[in-house]
Amino acid sequence: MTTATDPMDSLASADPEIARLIGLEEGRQRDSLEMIPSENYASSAVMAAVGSVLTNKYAEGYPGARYYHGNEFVDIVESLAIDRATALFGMDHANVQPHSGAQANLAVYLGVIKPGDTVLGMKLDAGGHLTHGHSVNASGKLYSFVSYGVERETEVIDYDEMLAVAKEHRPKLIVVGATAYPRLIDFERAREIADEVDTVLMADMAHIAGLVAGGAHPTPAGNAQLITTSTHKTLRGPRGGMVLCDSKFRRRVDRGVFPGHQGGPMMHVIAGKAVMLKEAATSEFRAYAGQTVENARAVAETLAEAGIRPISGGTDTHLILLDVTTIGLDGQRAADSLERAGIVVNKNAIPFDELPPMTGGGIRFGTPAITSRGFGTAEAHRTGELIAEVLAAPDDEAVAERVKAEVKDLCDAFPAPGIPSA
Ligand code: DSN
Repeated sequence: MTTATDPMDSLASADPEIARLIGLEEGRQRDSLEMIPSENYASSAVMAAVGSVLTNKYAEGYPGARYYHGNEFVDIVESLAIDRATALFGMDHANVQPHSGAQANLAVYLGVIKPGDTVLGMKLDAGGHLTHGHSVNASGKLYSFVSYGVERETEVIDYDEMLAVAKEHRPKLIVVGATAYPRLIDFERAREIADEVDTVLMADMAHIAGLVAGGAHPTPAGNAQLITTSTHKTLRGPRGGMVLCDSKFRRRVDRGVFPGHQGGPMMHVIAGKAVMLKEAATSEFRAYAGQTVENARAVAETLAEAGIRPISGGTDTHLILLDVTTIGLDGQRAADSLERAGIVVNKNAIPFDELPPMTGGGIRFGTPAITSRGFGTAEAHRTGELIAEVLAAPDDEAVAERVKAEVKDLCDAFPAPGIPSA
């Protein structure tokens, strides 16, 4: 075993093949506009915590109540993460152990409702998530999901439909939150609906958690009794998940995570979450969250002016869903052409899509990562112009080359945080 002090030097000597691939990925992240709206650049501090010796520790259980010994330091780490999460989001309790947002959602289902219970969630093709009841996911297999969508005209959440379906099916839980929805979610309205049918409201804020933390999106706290999130999207932490809840649900949520379906917590990742939660409580992060939304608006407006339709007409968040069918493309072709030009987005279904999900009528992208680079409104506007140029000539190699060169210049001028320069 090597004793080299630089972790990347140790890796390069122990496993040059993996070290080389990590180096290549570093270069890809450094030199592309990462616009998948669920991706971001974790800080060096977050990555240092995740790459620490805490990966060696088994700590099944919770602080002060573990199944293994030797937890004197990791107990403090986890307690700090919990305290920071409850303070940041204004909730009574936090469970910081879920390995991802999907696990956070499953923990709530396992802890709070019973297999076979009815749950109301958002349709996947309207912007919902696999874990909100899709038939291929455990949520759809274990529970009886019914759904609401968006209005055909406005493409905003149809709260009247939410209420009507809730009244008809009397769900044990209502889930709000989305992965491909660009507008504000009205948590107050959702809580009124939940109260009207005497049920509980869960908000999956995975996409918008950083905006909520930074005051750029209304918080679900105070309306949702249960809140789930991933920690690596707009929150800019390590890959992982969390559940926040009212004290009434504390025990059920904790049991839904462990022993409900997870084993030992990843203490190194929990340390990274603690670091992220400290960063997210700063005034710098608040400014970041606000600028992320400003930048998304600038990109969406630029594309709309170029004649490419953002779903719902624009965005209030970090995310844009673009209907590319009106310019004769599908999502796959549009995303492929942008990737050739150094702009990374994902194909996505759009509401009432007529194309299959593997192609999709749209692309989904956003501004969390480019804003972490320091992009302001002017750079966001230029990014929108570059996207429009590529989509107007998706097979034109010369356009792709020219845009890629400008992307590289932008990336050099606004270095990605946490990534060493070339
Ligand atoms: N895969 C995530 C996203 O991209 O939105 C959701 O889990």
